[in-house]
Amino acid sequence: MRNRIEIPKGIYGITGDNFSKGRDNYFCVEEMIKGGIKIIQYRAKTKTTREKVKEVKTIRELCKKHGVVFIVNDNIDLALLVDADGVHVGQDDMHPDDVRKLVGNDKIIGLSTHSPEQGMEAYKNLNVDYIGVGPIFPTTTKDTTPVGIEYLEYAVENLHLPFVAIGGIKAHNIDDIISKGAQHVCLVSEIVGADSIVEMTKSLQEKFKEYKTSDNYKL
Ligand code: TZP
Ligand code: MG
Repeated sequence: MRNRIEIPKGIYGITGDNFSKGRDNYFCVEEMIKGGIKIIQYRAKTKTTREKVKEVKTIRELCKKHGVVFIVNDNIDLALLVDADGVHVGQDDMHPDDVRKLVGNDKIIGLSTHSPEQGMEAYKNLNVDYIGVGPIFPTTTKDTTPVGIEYLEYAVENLHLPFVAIGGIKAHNIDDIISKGAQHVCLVSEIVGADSIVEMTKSLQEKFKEYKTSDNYKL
């Protein structure tokens, strides 16, 4: 059995074109890196493939230069093209078993999950490195019904693989998430929409130091 590849703990950054006050994805990633983020996902829902190729090449290089893990959302071809560290897929995208056939064992695969059943299936039966757990709270960034804090609590107790808490998480409620045991937390609009992306990222990363994290999963 293949060992899971570990992802860096702390804030998981995702690009969010429509929420970044007109600032481009490269700039936002640069700022997140200055703020101390160690993992970035390129997610662009409204761009053409040609536009994405151009952007992903430059952001990949930026992440490599700073030793930041780089994940591509949805597009396995783009991830392979730029030799990204991994890909992230959703429940309606290519099945993780098929993604694994394409990317091999050395790349990270992340899978979005929205229920205890999907999470347990990923933990027990799928060759994925981490899962997304959410949306925890209501969000306008993605059109999916919130699953509530209950699924997060379930994940902490029962899913012994890395999970990224996501959805409607803000500076004002992130303590509720980290104090429950989440070791990876993603905030999209709160970070890319902040007046200072660097300062917002820094202060969010600091939050993890306030809580004693327990290693609730085995890689
Ligand atoms: N997957 C589940 S919720 C979400 C994604 C990509 C969007 C989260 O964005 P925000 O702005 O942090 O609520
Ligand atoms: Mg997807």
